[in-house]
Parts: sequence; C-alpha cells; structure tokens
Amino acid sequence: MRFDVITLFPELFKPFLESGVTRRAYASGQVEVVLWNPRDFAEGNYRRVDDRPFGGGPGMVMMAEPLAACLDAALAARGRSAGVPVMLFSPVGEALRHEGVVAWAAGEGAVLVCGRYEGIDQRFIDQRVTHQISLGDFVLSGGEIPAMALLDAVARLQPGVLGDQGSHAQDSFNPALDGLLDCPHYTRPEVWQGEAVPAPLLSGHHAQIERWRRDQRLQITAERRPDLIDAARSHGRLSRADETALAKKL
Ligand code: 9WO
Repeated sequence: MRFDVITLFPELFKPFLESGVTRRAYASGQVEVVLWNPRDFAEGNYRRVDDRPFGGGPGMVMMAEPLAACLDAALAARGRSAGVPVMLFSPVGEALRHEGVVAWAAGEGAVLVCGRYEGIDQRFIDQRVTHQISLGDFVLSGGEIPAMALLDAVARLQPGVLGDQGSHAQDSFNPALDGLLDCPHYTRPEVWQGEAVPAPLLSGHHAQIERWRRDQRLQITAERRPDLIDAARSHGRLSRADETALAKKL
C-alpha cells in the first residue's frame, strides 16, 4: 500500500521511518511512504503557504492553493487517483479506533494531510478531504504526529512486520481477545525493589498462566473501561469462569 504525506515538515518523518520494528515495512515498500511539501508548490519568491485569517484573530491559516497543487501532484504520481482517500488529522474528526486501523491496514493506502498553524482554509477541507480523523480530545501544533501514529499502527499489522508473528494477536482491543485491555507484563529479575513477579507467571503451568492473564485482562478492563466489558458480555464472549473472575474483584 502507499501513503502520500503532505507536510511542511517532511524531515520529522525521516527518523520515524528509519526506526524500530516497522523500519523494514517502510524500507521494503510493503508500506510505501512518499513525502510531499506544499512549499514546493507555492508561488513567488517567498513560497508562501500561509496567510492571515479573514475576520481577524491570532495566527496564520494554511492557504488552499499550495495544498491543492501538492495534493494534485501526489494523486498524479499515484496513477489511478480516483477514489484515493484523503485524510486530515484534526480534533474535529471521527475518533480512530482499532477497527478503523484494521480497515486502513487492509486498504490501498491514502493521502495524509498534516495541518499546521491555526488551521487550514475550510474550502480545501470541503472540496478535497474525504476523511477527518481524530486521535482524541486534545490539540497539537500539527498533524504530523497523528499521521505517524496512523502509519505506525498500520505498518505493525502488515504480515511479517512484528518479529513474533503472534504478537499483535495479544493487542488490547483485538476482537480475538474479546476487545479487552491487555494484561500486565513482567521480565527479569523475579524480585525488583522488593516486589515479586505474580506467582502464576512463575508456575510453569500454561493453563494457570493463561487463566491468570485472562482474569487480569477482565479485572483491568472492568476497572478502566467498563464499556468494553459490557460490549464483550453483550456479544456472548464472557464464560462462567470470566464472570466468576469479574465477581471476585467487583
Ligand atoms: C485544530 C482544531 C482545534 C479545535 C477545533 C478544530 C480544529 N481543527 C484543527 C486543525 O485542523 N488543525 C490543524 C492540524 C492545524 C493545527 C494543528 N493541527 C492539529 C491536529 N492539532 N491537533 C490535531 C489533532 C489531530 C488528531 N487528533 C488530535 C489532535
């Protein structure tokens, strides 16, 4: 799949694309990332990409024209450009969740538009953006970090990207684990700062370990995200043993 990223700060992406378990997915083109700078499509000696807001107020607004010219170049470079999703990251967008990431990970990619300054001329958004995505109810100084978050979430779901093939089967929110939160993890030493690793994990009994992990997932989810317990229960995903574990802590 191919992601074209429109950003005034393409250099922010370079260390990100060259680090961690996802590096090979980007390097091999399994997840192809092409960076585009709207400044390269701006007119005049000053290559302006921003201007003052109509109606007054603080800050600057990204101009529609350099963004549209940049988007057109990215779409042309992709070849068949009809139907390519154009995503904008903004707190006004629809919340990104696990199911959304799975859908993007199975798709043909998208153009990711990263805003800066106070925002983007609304006419560009209305005419060209097909999907507005939010990572949560907070404000950043640009859309680049949300774009990297989406790329990372998509890349790690590609076949063979995680060293341990089973490792995303354990993800929080994976429907295979009934949409529960993940359990706690421990590694050596067995005792650290006077605190021991929970005994079941040291028992060597696979069934006992799995039951402990399941109970932890249930109890943590009940405490932090009772809505996810309700969803699992209403989908018939909780066994008698699960209900017993929940009854113990609640
Ligand atoms: C910011 C904003 C804040 C309140 C209401 C509407 C808003 N729109 C935008 C917007 O499009 N901002 C651009 C991208 C330009 C300024 C920095 N941007 C941004 C994106 N800040 N925060 C985000 C963001 C994106 C996804 N999830 C959380 C925050």
